[in-house]
Amino acid sequence: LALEQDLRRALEQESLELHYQPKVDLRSGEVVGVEALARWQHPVEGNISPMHFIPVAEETGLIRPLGEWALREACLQAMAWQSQGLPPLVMAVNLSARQLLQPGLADMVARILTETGLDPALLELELTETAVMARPEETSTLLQELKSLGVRLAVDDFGTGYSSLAYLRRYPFDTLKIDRSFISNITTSADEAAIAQTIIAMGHGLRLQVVAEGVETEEQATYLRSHRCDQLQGYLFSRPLPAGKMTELLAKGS
Ligand code: G
Ligand code: G
Ligand code: MN
Ligand code: NA
Repeated sequence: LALEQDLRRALEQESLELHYQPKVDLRSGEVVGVEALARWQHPVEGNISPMHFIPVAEETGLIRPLGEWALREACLQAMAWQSQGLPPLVMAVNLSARQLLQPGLADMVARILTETGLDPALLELELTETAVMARPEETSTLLQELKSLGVRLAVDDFGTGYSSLAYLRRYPFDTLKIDRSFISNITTSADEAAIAQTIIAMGHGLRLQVVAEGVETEEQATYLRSHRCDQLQGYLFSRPLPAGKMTELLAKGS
């Protein structure tokens, strides 16, 4: 696989980058967190989406070094913003399905927290509902291990997978992220609105913080605010930005 060699080289040469997308508190309007999203500018192909290269990394074992790089880079950036005097943010990092099966994942997370000095309470790990449900028992043990480090745990892309309410209650999640496919039509479809509203209520019933993904319009934000959703993430507020641009955005708000 040609892409595999190129990805390996990109990792070695540290030519992958993280971009950061703000999460905004719906009541205060303040940025309270960011999600780190990997970006790859391929020398020939140009921008390659993580939707393409994450699966390649998963198939080739490169997900281990890539995942470690992303976590370290994100924690270092969070520390850099703190040392610039910016208000503390929760830094969210995605974990892929394959990463959840890696032996020693929790040790790796612990090591990077120690190395970088980031307060574990300021790190949130995002796991998709599908990845969690693929191996409910093993994941349960892993989530307990991760939780005991003091990090936050989020269910990503909620609503797209096959899930039961029972598992949400059983696992030590802090945050539920409503998949953007449920957000796009909340202001035009009564059914979609009902689903979003129900997910928010259910999340709160389970004492989870609820984040809406893919918020693109003021109308969606107003709807979500009126139904007590906690945070929004989406193009309405900002696209994912390179570190420098994100720093400017944060400095403006503080
Ligand atoms: O940013 P974008 O919408 O292009 O991301 C596409 C997908 O790639 C999303 O599902 C996102 O969670 C995933 N992704 C982005 N960065 C990372 C990363 O650093 N690690 C993992 N495992 N997935 C990522
Ligand atoms: O799967 P995950 O939720 O981790 O991926 C987040 C993805 O959603 C990123 O690729 C990001 O670029 C994309 N994204 C973020 N905000 C919006 C938005 O408002 N609209 C759309 N269509 N995509 C978004
Ligand atoms: Mn995510
Ligand atoms: Na998502």
